[in-house]
Amino acid sequence: MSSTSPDERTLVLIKPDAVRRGLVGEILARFERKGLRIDAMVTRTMDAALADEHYDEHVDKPFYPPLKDFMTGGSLVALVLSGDQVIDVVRGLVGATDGRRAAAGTIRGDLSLSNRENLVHASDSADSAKREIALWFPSSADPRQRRRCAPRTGRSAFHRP
Ligand code: 3AN
Repeated sequence: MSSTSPDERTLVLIKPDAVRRGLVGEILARFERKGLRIDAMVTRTMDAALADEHYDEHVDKPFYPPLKDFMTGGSLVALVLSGDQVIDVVRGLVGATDGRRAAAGTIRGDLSLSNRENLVHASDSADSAKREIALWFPSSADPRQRRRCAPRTGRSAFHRP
């Protein structure tokens, strides 16, 4: 279970299938209507090295090669969301991994019929969020967390009010 800090942050990827299908606005609207804040956002592609780092725990799994092809095969939108218990709240809004089984009312349950092309990635714990935010938005992270994978395309701005 994640902490209850109102300043908790999470990393979300709006995946290439969502971008191709024109669902970025719909997905962002769900996060905004919930009351979450968008602290940073960038459109970019995921290269092979970033995919291997981001999916570190999955690289040896049989589903990883097609997942990597899919995730590196088009533009995606990376964002940092913040709010009270945002990690658990966003996982609830996103729904179960398999869109065919995800509950109606969730993003995947309403909009995905796939276990792979499931529209959204969201950090699953406080440790993952810290690691993933440092990977995707190195300028926003604690200097001790900074990694080598700075965005190579697009522009990003990290804003803390
Ligand atoms: P989640 O994104 O719901 O946290 P994870 O972390 O278990 O799911 O898996 C990471 C990603 O790997 C998923 N979003 C999905 O795209 C893909 N994936 C997971 N399990 C499978 C599977 N059995 N077959 C195909 N793709 C999978």
